[in-house]
Amino acid sequence: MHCWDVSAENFLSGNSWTNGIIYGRLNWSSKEVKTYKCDILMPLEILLINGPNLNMLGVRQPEVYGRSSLKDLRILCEREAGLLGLSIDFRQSNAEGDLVSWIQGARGSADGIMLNAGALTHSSIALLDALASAEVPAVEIHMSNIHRREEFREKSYVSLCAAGMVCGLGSYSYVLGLRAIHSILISRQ
Ligand code: CA2
Repeated sequence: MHCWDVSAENFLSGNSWTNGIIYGRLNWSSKEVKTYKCDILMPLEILLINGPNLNMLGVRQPEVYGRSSLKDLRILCEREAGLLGLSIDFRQSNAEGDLVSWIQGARGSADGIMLNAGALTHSSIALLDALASAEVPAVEIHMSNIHRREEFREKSYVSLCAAGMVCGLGSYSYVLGLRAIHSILISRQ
């Protein structure tokens, strides 16, 4: 579908849009108000999932996971997503079933997934199966460097279905993860 050249400024300063149609002036010097058909301008949607115990961030083990709380992390991610033009749906659950259902729901509703599955990373074939059927790219995130810790953390089932993984950089792992998923999605368009 053809898209008229409606600038972001014009878009934000008074024109309305719905269902692929923009009503408004092509530019502000024009007196004429027309209806323009346009490809819908929607931000890329990222489902950002945090798994078990990540609600405890900033509360315990700051030497491993830093002092930021989950709320701090959310604010940081929302700020970075805004800069990248991404919309994020930031979630956390301690229940494996929630994570599986959210990943299943991403198909058709999200453009990409960012996943810190917590300890389920190292054990959950259910999460791996859900990711395998999601048909959207996923980036795996860890606050800690899972390769510098106990041997059982070396194995990641999530990695088998992830486009890539960022670990060991604390909150900054999430920032880099957002940049990575953005770059993956932009290069696909
Ligand atoms: O480094 C990561 O992000 C992990 O995914 C965190 C998981 C761990 O099991 C993975 O091996 C690596 C654990 C999340 C627990 O988070 C807590 C935070 C503060 C206090 C207690 C737990």
